[in-house]
Amino acid sequence: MVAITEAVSLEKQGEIGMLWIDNPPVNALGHPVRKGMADGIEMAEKDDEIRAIVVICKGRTFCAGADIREFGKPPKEPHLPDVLNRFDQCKKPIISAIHGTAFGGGLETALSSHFRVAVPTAQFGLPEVKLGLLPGAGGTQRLPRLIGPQKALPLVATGNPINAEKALEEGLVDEIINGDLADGAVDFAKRVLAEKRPLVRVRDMNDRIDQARNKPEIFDDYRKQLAKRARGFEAPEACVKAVEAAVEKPFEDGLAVERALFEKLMSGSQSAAQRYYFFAERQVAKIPDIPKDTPLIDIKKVGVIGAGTMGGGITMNFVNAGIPVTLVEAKQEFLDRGLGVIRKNYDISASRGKMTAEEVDSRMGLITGTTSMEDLADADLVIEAVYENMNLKKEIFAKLDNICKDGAILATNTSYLDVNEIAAQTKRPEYVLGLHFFSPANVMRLLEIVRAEKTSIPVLATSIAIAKKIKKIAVVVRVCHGFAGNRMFAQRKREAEKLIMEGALPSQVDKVIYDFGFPMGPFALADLIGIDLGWDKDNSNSRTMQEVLCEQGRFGQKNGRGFYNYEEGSRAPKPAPEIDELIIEFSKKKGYIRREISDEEILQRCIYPIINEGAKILEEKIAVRPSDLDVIWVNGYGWPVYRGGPMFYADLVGLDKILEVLKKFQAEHGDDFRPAALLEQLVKEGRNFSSLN
Ligand code: 3H9
Repeated sequence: MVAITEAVSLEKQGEIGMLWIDNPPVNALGHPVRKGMADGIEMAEKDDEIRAIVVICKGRTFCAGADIREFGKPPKEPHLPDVLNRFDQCKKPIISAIHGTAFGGGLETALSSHFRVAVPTAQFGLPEVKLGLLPGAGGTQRLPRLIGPQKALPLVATGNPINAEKALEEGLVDEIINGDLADGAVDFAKRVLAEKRPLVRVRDMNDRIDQARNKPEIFDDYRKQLAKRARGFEAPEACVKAVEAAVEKPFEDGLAVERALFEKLMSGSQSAAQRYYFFAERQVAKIPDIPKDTPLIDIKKVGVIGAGTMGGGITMNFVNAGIPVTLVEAKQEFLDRGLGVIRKNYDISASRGKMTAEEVDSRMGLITGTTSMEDLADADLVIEAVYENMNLKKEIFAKLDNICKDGAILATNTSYLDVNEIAAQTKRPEYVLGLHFFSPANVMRLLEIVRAEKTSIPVLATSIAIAKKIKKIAVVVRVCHGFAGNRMFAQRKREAEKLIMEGALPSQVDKVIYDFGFPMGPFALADLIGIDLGWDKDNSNSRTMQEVLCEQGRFGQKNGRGFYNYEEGSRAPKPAPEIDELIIEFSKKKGYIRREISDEEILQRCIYPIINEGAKILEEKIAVRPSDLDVIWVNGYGWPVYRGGPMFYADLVGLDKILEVLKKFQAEHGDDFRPAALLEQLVKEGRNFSSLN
């Protein structure tokens, strides 16, 4: 074995040269790997004993792509496209032997090899689009040549991977190796030599692209398919353009198109935001005072209290991960209704082909419904998901303290209430914390783990681990009213409500927020959630727009009338001129002199206070770091990932500008806009939020 660089070595197995890549954790194609690959191929080609080369990786995966940490820094030769051209030109057969994930530049390496073999569990993907990029080392040109543009388009433009079986079916791999990959790859290489198979250079394969030439409908149709999910993103369209170039242009010209598009995306703010976000999501589980080796509590059985929308969704998360749940309701009829909703949700998934009828039954079989809290005696984790009432929650926790075994974790799903006060009802506050799921809990990825004053480190570490198991992105925050997410969200809600009093209309506010990239604006969202949420019917007296609307029976989507009107069976908001008139009339009655409000003001009024509140949350140490707040907003509130999150966006706008605008708003509208001390301090020191990550 000869070490070529610290990450690549060449081992001779008779006439086969094994080019081993060893760059933990994911064999990213950083400089030592690229240099090692280029020099290794050179060395193997010159070595008369070597007749074929196997490219293979140590550790958990084949190369998972370029090293994202190198992006934005001065590029260091050799560049990946040049290394891969070298692969193409090699006169000896190169076989990529794939396990784990051949992603991005990793798949491009495989595509530049002459043959590809893989283990059955391997995954193949070009996830660059998820980083706001496109494959920049020939992937957009080679993949359509190998599997045809129609099949290449979704891989390139959505970034979703395919498994080995599909890859074999589509001609992306030549053979599946059952058993040891290295042995299988050597055996394959020997057969290539024995059968004198010609080298297959993907760059020269033109049949599939010739068939697609002069058929613009292939791309038109795909663009239509992509339109909704790609709204606001620049990279997906660039991906389609690059594949189009593969069909229309000779290989080298297509590569030039790919390069130009790649460089444009790489220097833009969307990719910067998405790359930042990639690391933000991986940073979130790292809490400074929670050591990696903290002993975890074994969670074999979960209890959920409350079979309403939240409790049902929470239950589904655990049974989806194979963990049995005891679901408690106060009355049998509520329990039956809750279980019925869960089954209906699974049946819908089954009808869409996402699971089999047997899987529905086995998941339902993991749920034990009961009306007795005593049945939670053997649960390792209990999550209370009853409605937001402090007295009720206190009562439940006092009871749980008597029922649950020692060492069981007791969690509340409250969205606002003081978890310390709830924990104080028990003799084991170190086992109590908040697990704040977002609605619908079986769909939304965000989980706020609310760390109370006395919550122990093992309880927190266990909660982070269990969140991963149920496929949630967990962000640890501390106790305050609304925790991090809802506390920031309340700012936008308040400003949106003020803006329609001052002169804007719901449709104008919603359009600004939608165009910024949120899935919907605050008023369409209010209609979706239900305007009557939190409405006190008995004391309603037309004091707020909420009261006015609810008094008129306008509850939102649920009854087809809210800030907008809805046609039967449709969720699409239709204008409601009667509401616009009502708002104008109501605001005048309240003494507002309505004025024209610009879109820019709407955006700043709705977004800057979110950022400012984020700064206050950081100042109070409610959240660990700014990027955690961004993870909360992208996963829980529909913040467009191509804008990174509110704190990243603030850096992009410039903290000095944000501060200046907040001060102006403070002078005009009062202390809702009082700048956070942290924001003032960062501006004074010429720093940004990223410096705190
Ligand atoms: C590209 O290839 C461009 C080319 O087309 C053109 C070039 C010219 N770089 O996710 P995990 C780190 S763009 C650097 O927790 P998992 C990650 O930060 C690239 N670091 O593990 C983490 O570090 P830490 C296209 C990377 O098992 C650790 O590895 N490729 C990279 O859940 C473990 O990661 C992609 O976009 C990287 N490329 O999932 C693939 N990848 O431990 C991105 C990971 O310090 N990666 N790290 O927190 C993934 O999708 C997942 O990491 C993977 C493993 C599925 C591979």
